[in-house]
Amino acid sequence: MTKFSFSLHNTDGAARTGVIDTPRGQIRTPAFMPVGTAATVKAMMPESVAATGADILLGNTYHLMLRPTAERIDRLGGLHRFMNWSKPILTDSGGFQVMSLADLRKLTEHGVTFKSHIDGSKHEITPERSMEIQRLLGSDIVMCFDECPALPASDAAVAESMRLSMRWAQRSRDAFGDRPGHALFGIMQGGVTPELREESAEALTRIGFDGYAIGGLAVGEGQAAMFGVLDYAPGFLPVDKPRYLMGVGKPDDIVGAVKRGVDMMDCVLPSRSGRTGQAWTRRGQINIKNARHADDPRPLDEDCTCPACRNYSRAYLHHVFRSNEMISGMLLTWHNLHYFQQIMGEMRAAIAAGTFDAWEEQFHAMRALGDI
Ligand code: PRF
Ligand code: ZN
Repeated sequence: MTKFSFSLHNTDGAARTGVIDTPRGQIRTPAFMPVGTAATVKAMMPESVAATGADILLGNTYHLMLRPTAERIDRLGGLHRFMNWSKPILTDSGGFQVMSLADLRKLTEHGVTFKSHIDGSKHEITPERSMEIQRLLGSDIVMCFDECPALPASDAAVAESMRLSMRWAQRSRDAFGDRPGHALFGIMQGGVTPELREESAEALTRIGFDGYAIGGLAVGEGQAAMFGVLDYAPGFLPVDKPRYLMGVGKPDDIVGAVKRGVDMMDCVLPSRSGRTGQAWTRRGQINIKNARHADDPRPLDEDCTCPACRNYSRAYLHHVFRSNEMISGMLLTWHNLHYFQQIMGEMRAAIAAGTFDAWEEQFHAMRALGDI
């Protein structure tokens, strides 16, 4: 059986390209992971998600434990079979979603108790329970159970939270055990304070993980502060393991993160904004509900090879959005996911060719032109 492994192929400045090998297939890095929270990438068939170029999806412990429950998914053969996605799946561990979605949350050393945002029922997640849920789901890349403080927060509060997350990282590691072919990633915390980021990275590397996430960013600090952390934080992590920036981001955030040494990212943006009429293209954002598109026979992007751009006009996309037709979310999501994967593929090629800086300049120049 293929074990989980990462091989670094090329570097260009701090940017890296490589491949993660898993028993369910290869993940080309830098990788963008579409979000399939409730066992579906909303508005997309799994084969269509694969056709956009995605090698791996993200799933969520929090949502799936509440509905339909991890035990039910396990009885039905695991998450891959349940949702008809045979490539790798990474699952987030639940704490971050509890803090943003659940009611009546109570955090202790043991874990977090909360009430479901769906039916008010009471639940608890501990590091041990999070590892059990992610095992029942059949996740290929399991995330440690952590706590992510909202920023801005005092240094003392960020330090205390980070140290709790590091104790939970050790408990996650112990509970995960030895599972060949499955990976466990640690999650660095520490806000925007270099000393805390370094302390967190040291605690995680001492425990030892198959990959390392950078958590606690894109939580209100702004792009400049996030890039400030990414200027040094990846350097605290082992070079020979994948680095995953959680919950990021817009295309320019992704490009800036890759430039600074990030290998994996996930974000709801391409799928969520597709359902609200937002398209992302090389020339920036387009709001398809805008009246200027009503008579426009051109595609969203003349050079895009996705089905939405090859087969439909802006006028049609405008019409179906205004008419609340389901195909609107389907086509815009497909286009957005295709565009995000296109950027990732271009960055991988540029890093391999040693031309990342020139590629980045071109990326920003195209966006500066704006939509026409
Ligand atoms: N921790 C976990 N999931 C996350 C985050 C985190 O810090 C973030 C922060 N951007 C997004 N998702 N477990
Ligand atoms: Zn397109």
